[in-house]
Amino acid sequence: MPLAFFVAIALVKAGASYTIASMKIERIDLYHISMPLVSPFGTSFGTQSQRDSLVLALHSAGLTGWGECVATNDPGYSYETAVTAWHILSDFLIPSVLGRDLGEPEEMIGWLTAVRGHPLAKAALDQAAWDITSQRDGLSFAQKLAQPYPEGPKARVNVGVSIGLQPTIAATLQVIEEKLGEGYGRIKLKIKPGRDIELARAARQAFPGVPLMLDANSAYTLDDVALFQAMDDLDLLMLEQPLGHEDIYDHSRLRPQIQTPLCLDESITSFDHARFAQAIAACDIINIKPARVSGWTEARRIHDLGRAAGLPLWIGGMLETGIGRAAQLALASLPGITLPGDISATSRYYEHDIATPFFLNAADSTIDVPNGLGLGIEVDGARLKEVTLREKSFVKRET
Ligand code: OSB
Ligand code: MG
Repeated sequence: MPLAFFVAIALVKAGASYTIASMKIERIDLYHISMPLVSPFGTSFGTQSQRDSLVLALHSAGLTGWGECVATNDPGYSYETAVTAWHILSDFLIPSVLGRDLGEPEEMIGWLTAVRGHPLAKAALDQAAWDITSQRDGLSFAQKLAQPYPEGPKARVNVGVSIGLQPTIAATLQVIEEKLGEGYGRIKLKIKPGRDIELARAARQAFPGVPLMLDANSAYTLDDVALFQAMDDLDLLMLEQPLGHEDIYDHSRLRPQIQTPLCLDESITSFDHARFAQAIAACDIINIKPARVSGWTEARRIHDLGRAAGLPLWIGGMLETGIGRAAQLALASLPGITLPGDISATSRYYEHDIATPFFLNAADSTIDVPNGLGLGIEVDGARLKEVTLREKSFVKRET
């Protein structure tokens, strides 16, 4: 056999990019899905037990890139819902990208600027662009995302678990015990007015050495400073988003009055908001949720900013399916992500997911970052069909 033959086979096996010269976006399939959560998830803005979301499949050059839109049934965390995201994706975002030639994934978000806001809808297309170009280049999503960093992606990342509001303090302590037993090394508790300081005190008292943090999801104002000061001696890892979801300034006023490190979630909807927060010292830590900032391209810019500024960073979650979770793990593998993420095992969310399940490494509270091509997961087509409420395929209309 000629040597060239073996070289060609080796290149094909490595998924070398020379085989695909152009990636015209040929078709996008959009699915509105609905899956029961294994247990209801209660926050200061409401309780969820059936989780709606959207997933999409972007087809080009014989490859498929997957993206998840984490907008859900109600506009509690974000103004977007699965229904508004369906509208924005089908009527504006998807038509604006069909037929385009995708070179690098960073181009995608640039194509979507004619639509203001709607970061969760945009993030689904951004994710699919990263997935499909990683596959094309013979890389995992994490490898492609980590290309600018000489150290490359981490192979496994530290994770914790986010525990929703429970009916009683006793029930909360029981869930904490259960999650610690499963191997989670960091506990986050949701709080809301009237369900805060006693809960936090009881948790700290029952579990003295456990890394513990609180997430208020914007339920308080500066009138509550004394309440947050009363938490100073609880040795909390951080207090997440106590004040308004659009606020940055009031957080900068709260921060010097409390000992607990202050983390922003809802307020950081873009690189610019991260820059503003850093400029006025509004937080000690940033929770980067790729969907909240319109995707992985923007999330990585925030990663770079936080890293340069010495701000500890971690990756937040939105009760993703395996499709979104795989991409969260890739983001968490970047070198500036230093704190455990809200990225739990599949079994914490869904009994029967639409993609390959993720498991917790109980010995060190980590999850392995997928290392297959792209997202490195299999989507279970039969399960996807079962949980789909509606689906639509989009191809470019000839003019
Ligand atoms: O504020 O971090 C949040 C879930 C839905 C909406 C908002 C939040 C959350 C979580 C759960 O805390 C994170 C996860 O495990 O996916
Ligand atoms: Mg949060």
